[in-house]
Amino acid sequence: MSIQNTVSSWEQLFEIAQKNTSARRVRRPGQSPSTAPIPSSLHKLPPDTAAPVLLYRDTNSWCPFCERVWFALEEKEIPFETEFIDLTNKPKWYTDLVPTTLVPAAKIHGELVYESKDILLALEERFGSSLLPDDPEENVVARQLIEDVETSGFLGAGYKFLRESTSDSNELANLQAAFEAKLDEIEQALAKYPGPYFVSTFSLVDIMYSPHLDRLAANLPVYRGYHIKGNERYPRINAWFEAINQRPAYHRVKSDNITNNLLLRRRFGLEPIGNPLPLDAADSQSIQYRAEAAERLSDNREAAIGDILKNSGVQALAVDGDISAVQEAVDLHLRLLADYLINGNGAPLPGGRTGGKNSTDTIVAAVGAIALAYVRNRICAPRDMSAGAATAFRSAADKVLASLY
Ligand SMILES: N[C@@H](CCC(=O)N[C@@H](CS)C(=O)NCC(=O)O)C(=O)O
Repeated sequence: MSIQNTVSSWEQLFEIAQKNTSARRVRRPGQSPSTAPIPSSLHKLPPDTAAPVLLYRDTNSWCPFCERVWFALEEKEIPFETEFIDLTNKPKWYTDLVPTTLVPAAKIHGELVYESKDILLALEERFGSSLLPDDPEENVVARQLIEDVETSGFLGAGYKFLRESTSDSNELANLQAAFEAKLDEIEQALAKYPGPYFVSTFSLVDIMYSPHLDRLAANLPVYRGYHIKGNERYPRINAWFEAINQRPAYHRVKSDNITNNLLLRRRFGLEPIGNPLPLDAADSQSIQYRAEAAERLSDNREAAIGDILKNSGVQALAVDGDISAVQEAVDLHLRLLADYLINGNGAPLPGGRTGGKNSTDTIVAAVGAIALAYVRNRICAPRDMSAGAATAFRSAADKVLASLY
């Protein structure tokens, strides 16, 4: 039987996927990004009431400073609206509005605040202080630690080690040693209070660090062969990663490793020296994340297919200039992927699905392979879906890819 007849329709796939995930996004037709996450507390806002916070953030959701503010808004359950700013072409109204012209900025009850640290502190002041310790002494310590994140040289040492364009081994060893000294300081700071966080409860200090430690932990293994996670020198930092990972708000706002890796290559032109980190198996096998990924793909299929036809190179396989067969093959393979996300159990698919091959089968499989490889690396978390769903998506694409020939 032809594979065409065994894969469900988009409508069937979408319906099943939606039943298995509570993740929902708003559509933004004709805009970039084409969808946006819905803040988890938006339902708390009475109808016809403006959200108390308007967050200005980057279109691609790559900015670690914006992530800090989003993380705090989710932790504090403050309903907010988002205005996306294209950093490659900032609108004049934005550069007129914000003196630094950088993102993030926010309007809190209509008042402009910019600089991520200042926005975080303003949110504490205006919406009740839930992310700073009540104890006055500890409160002072936390505020000092917040200042230290920006002034201690940790960020500079980390990003210099990661991005400095050199292959000189002495220079790299020095950059590594300087960064390790900063990580040692963090390790010591984490020892000061019981529990895994910088002070005795989860706080703004953790939020200030998390997007940066996350990006460095994802990128250093691939671009410098250096590991923070699993490194015995940093048991407290590793326990801190574990603790942050338990927080639902963090899962809404974080990027996945591959988004971070690809970003570094595309945005800063860095060359990887190592293999990508393995995909997180728990995320790849999670029924909810797989359903979220399938829901996103089914809901956004028209844009995805349009993007693949335009940008992946599949057009070259059109026979006599007729793109319709290529389009059909792309559509089929994306449905196959959505189907596998919903109905597969994460196990490898049997290989060689085309069986006795003729040249049409081979072209269909080639188009499918190109399309899947393209979308696998095209999706970006949390811009298009949550980090967990993106991991499930990439893992499923790999399994389906491996089954094509
Ligand atoms: N110190 C600022 C840093 C913000 C920042 O560097 N934002 C970057 C994006 S990650 C930006 O707006 N870049 C655009 C530009 O440089 O024009 C903060 O904490 O908010």
